[in-house]
Amino acid sequence: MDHCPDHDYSQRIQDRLERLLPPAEESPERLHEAMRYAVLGGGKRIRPRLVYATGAALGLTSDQLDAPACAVEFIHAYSLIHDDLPAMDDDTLRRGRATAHVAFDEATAILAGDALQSLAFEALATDSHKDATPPIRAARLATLARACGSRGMVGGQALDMASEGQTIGVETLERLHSLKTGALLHACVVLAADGLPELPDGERQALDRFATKIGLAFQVRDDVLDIESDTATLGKTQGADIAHDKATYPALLGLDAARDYAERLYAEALEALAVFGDRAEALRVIAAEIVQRDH
Ligand code: GRG
Repeated sequence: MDHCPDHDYSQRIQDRLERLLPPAEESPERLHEAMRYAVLGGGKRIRPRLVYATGAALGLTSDQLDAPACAVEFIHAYSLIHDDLPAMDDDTLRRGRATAHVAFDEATAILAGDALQSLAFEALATDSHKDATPPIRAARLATLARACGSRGMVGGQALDMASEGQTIGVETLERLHSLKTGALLHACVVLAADGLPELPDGERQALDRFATKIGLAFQVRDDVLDIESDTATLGKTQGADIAHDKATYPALLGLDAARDYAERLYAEALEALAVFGDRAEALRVIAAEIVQRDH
C-alpha cells in the first residue's frame, strides 16, 4: 500500500497494532487483556502518525513504516501505564476510562507496561518488510532504545520526579521535557529517516530541527491545556492556583507568554519543513494539531 491520506492513518494504526498484540485468549490472558486495553483504547495516535507523515515527506510508503509506527505507540502506552501507577502520578482516569492498574491490578499493569516495551523492540527487530534491511533494523532499534532510556524518556521522568517540590527555571524545565516527552516524539521522525540511510544531511538536519521544535510545542501546549481545563472546571482563580503547584511553562512564563511560545515553536517547526515543499503536508497537519489541540 502507498501513502495514506492523513485521515486514514488512524484506522491503519488500529489495525496494525491489533495484529501485533498478542490475542486476549492467549495465556497469560489477564496480562494480554491489559496490554490490549492500554493500547487499543483510543488516544490521538500522534506518534505513529508522525512516523507515517515523516515517511511521506521522504517518499517512503506506509508499508515501510508500519513496524516503527506500532513500536512508538507501544512505548507510549507503556509509559502512560507506568506514569499512572500509584508510585508515580497515581491517576485513576486515562482517556476517559479507568487507568490500567485500576481496571486490572497494580502488578498486572506493571507487567503489561514491561511487556509492551519488549513488544516495541520485537516489532522493530522482526520487521518483515523487504526494505527493512538488517542495518536499517539495527539503526531503528538503536534510535528507539536511546529515546526510551535513562538519556531519554525514562531519564526525563526521573528528572520530573526529582523536581517535585523544587523551584526550577525554564532551562531545567526545557531539559526535563525534551527528555520526558520530546525524546520519543523526536524518535518518531528519526525512525522514519532511518529507513533512508542515504538521506542528504540537509534534510536530516531539517527533520531534526522540526522534531525538536514540535516536541517542545507539544509540551507547552499540554501545560496550557492543563490550565485551560482546570480553569473551565474550577473557575479562573482556583484553576490557575492548581496549575501553579508544579513547574509548568504558564507558571514560569505566564499564560499568555506560554501561548505565544507555543506559536513561535510552531512557526519555527514549519520553517524547518520548507525544504520538503508539498511532500511535508501531512507533517504540517500534525504540527498544527499539536499546537491547536484541545485535549
Ligand atoms: C513512567 C517510564 C515512564 C515514563 C513516563 C511520557 C511519560 C514519561 C509520561 C507520560 C505522562 C504525561 C501525561 C506526560 C505529559 C504529556 C503526554 C505524554 C501526554 C499524553 O500524550 P498524548 O496527548 O496522549 O499523545 P494520547 O492519549 O492522545 O495518546
